[in-house]
Amino acid sequence: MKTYFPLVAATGILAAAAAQAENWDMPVAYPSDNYHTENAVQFAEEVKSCSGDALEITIHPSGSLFKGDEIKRAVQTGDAQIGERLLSAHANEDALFGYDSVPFLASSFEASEKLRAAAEPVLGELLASQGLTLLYSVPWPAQGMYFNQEVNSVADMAGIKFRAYNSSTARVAELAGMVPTQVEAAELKQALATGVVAAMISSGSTGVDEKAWEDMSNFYDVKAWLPRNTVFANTAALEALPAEVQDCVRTAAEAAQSRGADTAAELSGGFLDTLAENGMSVAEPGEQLAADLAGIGEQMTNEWLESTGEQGKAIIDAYRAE
Ligand code: PCA
Repeated sequence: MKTYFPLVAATGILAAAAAQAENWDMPVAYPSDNYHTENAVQFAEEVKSCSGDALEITIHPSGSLFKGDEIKRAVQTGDAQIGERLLSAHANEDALFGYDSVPFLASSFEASEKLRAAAEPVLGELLASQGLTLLYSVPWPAQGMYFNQEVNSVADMAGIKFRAYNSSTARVAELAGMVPTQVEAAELKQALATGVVAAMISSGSTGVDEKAWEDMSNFYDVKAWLPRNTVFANTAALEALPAEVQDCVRTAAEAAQSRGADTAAELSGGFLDTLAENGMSVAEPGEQLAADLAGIGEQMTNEWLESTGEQGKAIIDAYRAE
């Protein structure tokens, strides 16, 4: 058949072109319909387009490729080329990673952006020392407290099993006389359903993702902090790309950072409405609870400054000077 050879030849050319395109895996810990993940998908689309199809990034949601607590290491070792992680969960490695989870330091989207900018040089350097390149970060809405009962003071929390996602959440629990257990978002629903944990600090976003109303009754909008998901690449993998592709990644990252922050701010009120529509009590903390938490916050701020020394102080000074 005359057409046989041309077809084989054409297939061969396509295969060669595909072999030249670089494929990166991007593990993320949160579900595909969460705005962080949707933002990452759009970032990947922009990279594909500005690189002229030279770099294709595949997003793996919900800890499906690497679990949340494995993502950073996977990118460091090159098992994944890029990843998204709640870096504050690595504050046990270096307390500076917890810069975004210092209680009541920055509790609005505007303040969170200032703090991000103030921390960027130190954070970028810290990641670089680990073979990682900081690309962008996006805030979660302000963190509130979820309980399956009314809570009017820290005394009311005694003994409650509390889900932690980083060392700040664990420390709040300890100082409030609760019992913290570290649980990744992908395992959170099951941990709540089986009673492994009964309360948590998180945003309305995660509350909606997890249908928090099925397990808990009360949300207190304490606005403790706005933690960030940070996207970083394996530096060697990034630097192996042609210069124009690296530029395209950085440009798309910058766009993802501001788009993600805008989306978070737009969605945050609606998340709390959804909690209330599904029967949760959504309230400001009462006077006693607010005062108790302010005390815990002050102690934790001092602890963070002690453990981060000059660098932590430099971040807070730069943030306050903005
Ligand atoms: N959601 C993430 C981190 C902060 C947030 O709002 C979580 O609960 O895992």
